[in-house]
Amino acid sequence: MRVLVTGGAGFIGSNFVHQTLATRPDAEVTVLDALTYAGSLRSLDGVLDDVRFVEGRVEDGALVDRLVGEADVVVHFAAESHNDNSLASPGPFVQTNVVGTYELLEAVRRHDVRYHHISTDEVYGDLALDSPERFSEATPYNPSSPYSSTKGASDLLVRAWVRSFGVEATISNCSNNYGPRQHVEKFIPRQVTEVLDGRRPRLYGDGLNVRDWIHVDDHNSAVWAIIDRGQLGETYLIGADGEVDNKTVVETVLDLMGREAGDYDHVTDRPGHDRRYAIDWSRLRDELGWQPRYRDFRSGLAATIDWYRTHEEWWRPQKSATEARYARSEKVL
Ligand code: NAD
Ligand code: TDX
Repeated sequence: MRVLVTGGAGFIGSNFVHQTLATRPDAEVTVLDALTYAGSLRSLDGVLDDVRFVEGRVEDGALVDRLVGEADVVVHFAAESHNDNSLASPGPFVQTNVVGTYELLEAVRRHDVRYHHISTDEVYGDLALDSPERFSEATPYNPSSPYSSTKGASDLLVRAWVRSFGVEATISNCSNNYGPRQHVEKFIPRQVTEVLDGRRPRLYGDGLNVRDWIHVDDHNSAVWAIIDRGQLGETYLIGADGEVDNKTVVETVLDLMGREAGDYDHVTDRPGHDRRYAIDWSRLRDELGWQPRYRDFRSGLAATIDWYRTHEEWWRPQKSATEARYARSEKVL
């Protein structure tokens, strides 16, 4: 099977490439990635000789048309992915997330190629802390940020291309991922590398916001279950019952790294900060028989901390520019 992976030098996409090469001997992988600030060939260390790497943008219609024409399935991870960046500068999110998805859909339509679209639970907006509700495939779209609205727009393009043109596509909306090779701008890697540098973690606002954590390998095994066995035209939510508030995540990181539980700062809250995400993934379980393998967040987090401890050469080049960006808007409360 010839697999075109967009965004395969980013966090989830690179882990997808590693997992695919390790578990699917029939896969021939091409990666299309623009190597933005968020992409790194180092994330493909150990597998670069086993994939075809193409540096380019998903909005480049001619390039996308050629690569899609040479594939049996397209898995579209490439995106501008960070909410804070989308608040500072939304333009690149519209370009990459909306226009890029449009170009891929037109190419899979022309070449009749199977397409899987990677999206986020953030398209559904947020839930109250005290509500028993979780997101399901039937939850109406209600995105809060430029990031989540451009992801929502891209999902709606996919749905329209399925209905109007018969494109063979599936969509997955996953909760917050953690694991190796995640950029240091994101919550967990930021706090872990701050502690490794002898500084204090930063909690936005009151720190009570809840995210539903899933290990990146579980996200990617679910993506393969959907490609293999999912119903065409359908959406599947991916989660692993991992609801934890941000304050607890920071306290667990501090504990696992041998620091005092209260050794962190509260800083300026994110504008429009979503309060809680929670995923009902029963469709994935009941229809496709998928189950997560990482059930214990604390031990998954400990393994992730170890990865950052032993891969400083991977994250160090991004660290000071990332913290300089945060320093422009962040104040200790
Ligand atoms: P990331 O920012 O780590 O990686 C994105 C990759 O896409 C990078 O390698 C970057 O170079 C590449 N890229 C960016 N713009 C591009 C363009 N115009 N053309 C080609 N390549 C481009 O992101 P991630 O966290 O790995 O997220 C991957 C996907 O998963 C995204 O679609 C995101 O919306 C989705 N998602 C992420 C999470 C999460 O917790 N990180 C959860 C649910 C869904
Ligand atoms: O320093 C921080 N302090 C803090 O309290 C940072 C960077 C974040 N936070 C909070 C904000 C969120 O409540 O932690 C939580 C997680 O933040 P992010 O890592 O920025 O993730 P989030 O905004 O939840 O979005 C992530 O999950 C869904 C990914 O970045 C998205 O790509 C994905 O779609």
